[in-house]
Amino acid sequence: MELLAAELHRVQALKFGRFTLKSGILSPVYFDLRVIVSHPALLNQVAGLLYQTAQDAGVQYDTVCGVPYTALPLATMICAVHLLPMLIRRKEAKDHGIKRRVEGAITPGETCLIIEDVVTSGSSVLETAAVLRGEGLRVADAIVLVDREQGGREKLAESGIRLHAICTLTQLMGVLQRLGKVDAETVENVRRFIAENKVTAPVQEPHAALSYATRAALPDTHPVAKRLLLLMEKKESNLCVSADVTEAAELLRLAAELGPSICMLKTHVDILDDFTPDVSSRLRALADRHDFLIFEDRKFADIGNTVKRQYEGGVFKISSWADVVNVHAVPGPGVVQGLQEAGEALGRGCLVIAEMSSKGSLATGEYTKAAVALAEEHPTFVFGFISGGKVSERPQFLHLTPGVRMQPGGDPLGQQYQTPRDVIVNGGSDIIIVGRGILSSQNRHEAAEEYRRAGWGAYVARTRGGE
Ligand code: S5P
Repeated sequence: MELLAAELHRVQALKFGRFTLKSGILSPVYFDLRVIVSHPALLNQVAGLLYQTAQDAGVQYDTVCGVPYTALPLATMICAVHLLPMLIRRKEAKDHGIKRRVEGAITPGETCLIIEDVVTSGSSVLETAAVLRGEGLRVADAIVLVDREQGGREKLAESGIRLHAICTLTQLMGVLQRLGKVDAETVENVRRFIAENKVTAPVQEPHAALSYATRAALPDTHPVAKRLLLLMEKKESNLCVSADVTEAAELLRLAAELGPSICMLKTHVDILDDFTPDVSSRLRALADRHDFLIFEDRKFADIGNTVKRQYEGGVFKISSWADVVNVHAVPGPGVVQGLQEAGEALGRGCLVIAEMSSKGSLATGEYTKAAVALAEEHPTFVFGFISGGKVSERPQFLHLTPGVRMQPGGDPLGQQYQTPRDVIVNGGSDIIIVGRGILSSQNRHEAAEEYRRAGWGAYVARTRGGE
């Protein structure tokens, strides 16, 4: 431990002074473990200690994944020395070819051990865990060199991940002081910093800066939201296409053509001239093949008993094929409860309409607040909102915004448009819903890709600077 601390200090992998962390907090100590790749003996020593820490804790695992990028060489060395299969999580967007988030052979059900250099709030480990879990892997343990003792351990535990650290920041400071590498004042500064920034509750980060993957991994995220957030990360798409067409063949063609570009397809099944049950089963098959969710924009707005029957029965049997439906808040809780009785057991989810994009909408102010409260009271079925922007600070909730077009403006019947950037960056929404912006284009596939890139780019811009 003494040798390690002295070496880390010598190569300036930790520095003392005044540093602004990504979270905006001013810290008297800063770790930059990237430098250790230039010091192979130290790299080897850290990798050896990480492996030994896992052994000592009796951790069982099949594969190893380092949190990109600093922990990648560490994971590589562990795997090379101990002949363990490794996985690499891609962090950057990959423009060409298959969009793989994880490289290496994945066997769903196997357990992957996460390696990281420094844990602060735990967000980076959680993001990697969410991606691995999204691929069907189990993640139960993370091994780190330094635990900065700022709530990461507790935050990871909430997501079922045990943190094993070679040392804590406090231990490291103690050793450095004994070795005469730091003075008492620095030690005291760091001690005070840890005490003042110790977070035992989940770390409060601005909702907008949290990644989709991090939100997927939060303990109370609804299963439908979780699935959606993970497939959004995987496909790099926060685009929902509003497939407002009148012929079934055209609807199915759209689903097949645009499927790879979208996270969700929104339908108005009651505007189809030729609906048959076969259409919904073929749509379902396309959704499963291209990994998107189906959102039937039925806007239920009646008493519980009626909406339940409208949802399950009639010609459309919506509950049998749509992952997501939405409700107006106007009838009160019964509208959600009626749908929930039919939908929850089927693993379905629901959105509450908190705001509308149309001119003169009455869904504003107190109504919007009541709609948010309705959602919060039904977290096992409701996972978000239809709204013009963020209406709830709860990061488990998703915000979907219609009325989106590259050119702001409107239509003659009161629709009002915002741009993808307005909606995602300024409005803090999560998903753009685009209908005519894509449908009226000559090349719908190209147009969908253009909206996908704009929506995703806006999301990346919004989260940049978050952990
Ligand atoms: O407030 C709303 C809510 C919804 S769900 N405003 C909307 O426009 N919508 C729906 O989004 C609307 O029913 C339509 O299907 C889609 C917008 O289509 P676009 O062609 O104007 O993009």
